[in-house]
Amino acid sequence: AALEADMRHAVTGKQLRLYYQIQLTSDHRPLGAEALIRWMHPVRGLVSPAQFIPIAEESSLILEIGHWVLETACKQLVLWSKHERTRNLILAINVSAQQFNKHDFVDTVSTLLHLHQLNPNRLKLELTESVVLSDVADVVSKMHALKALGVKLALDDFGTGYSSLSYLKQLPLDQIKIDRSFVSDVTTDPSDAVMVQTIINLAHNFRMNVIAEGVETEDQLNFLKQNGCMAYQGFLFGKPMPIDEFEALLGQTQ
Ligand code: G
Ligand code: G
Ligand code: MN
Ligand code: NA
Repeated sequence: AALEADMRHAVTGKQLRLYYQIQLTSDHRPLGAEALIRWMHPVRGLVSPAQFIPIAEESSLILEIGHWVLETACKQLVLWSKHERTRNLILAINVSAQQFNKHDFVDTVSTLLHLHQLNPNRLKLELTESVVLSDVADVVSKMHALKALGVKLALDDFGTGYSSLSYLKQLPLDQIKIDRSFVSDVTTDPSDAVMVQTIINLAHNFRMNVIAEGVETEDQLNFLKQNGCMAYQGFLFGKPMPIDEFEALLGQTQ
């Protein structure tokens, strides 16, 4: 409860930060980043989203936080658009179920893109199965409206939820993200290996691209590469980090 009270100051008191984790191709070409929120609490220090996002989701605070993330990401994309080296990067943000389900979510995204004169296909929205498991018709029509704007859509934590294949095939997704729980044991647990191979083939058959998250070792990377995965994210390439460190990392990667 103390944390919840403090959280009300987090947005207005400028205590939130976005950290950036690189996403890249197997030949180490940067594709962009996933933005991951951090809370710089004046007393507790750095608070992980795993601690405060679930609490924020119990109230409308998640909407304020979600809007701050979207707006901050747009401002970062404006800065990136000014430089040759960063202008083609794609920035992915996490969207919570409450935020996505708001009746004006598509309008909000559209308004921000226009306001900042952004190329919409630089913005990627990561949705979890909890987001897309609400009212099917509504979710599908919202996703189509976002696609029509030019925004990219990814399904996060794939394989951990309960959505069926018949449901998945209706969703206009650009990308699925293989959950890191499958990647972590891919070289030691044969059933995780099969799981990962199956997800990669599924993505290809549905004409979606696929990214592996939580890649920590060269062995995991090699397994993924050999099985046709084209994009990667994980501590092997970089942790989520502040923007200045991220841009320094980009300099070394290219
Ligand atoms: O960065 P980290 O691994 O600590 O993130 C922990 C969890 O918090 C992940 O499930 C991630 O998706 C979630 N998360 C991180 N940033 C955001 C955000 O901006 N919005 C939402 N809704 N969830 C986020
Ligand atoms: O749920 P979502 O996929 O949005 O969350 C991403 C989370 O995964 C973040 O908290 C991020 O810090 C974490 N993460 C990213 N790469 C790795 C990795 O290689 N290993 C581990 N253990 N966690 C990772
Ligand atoms: Mn994510
Ligand atoms: Na994930």
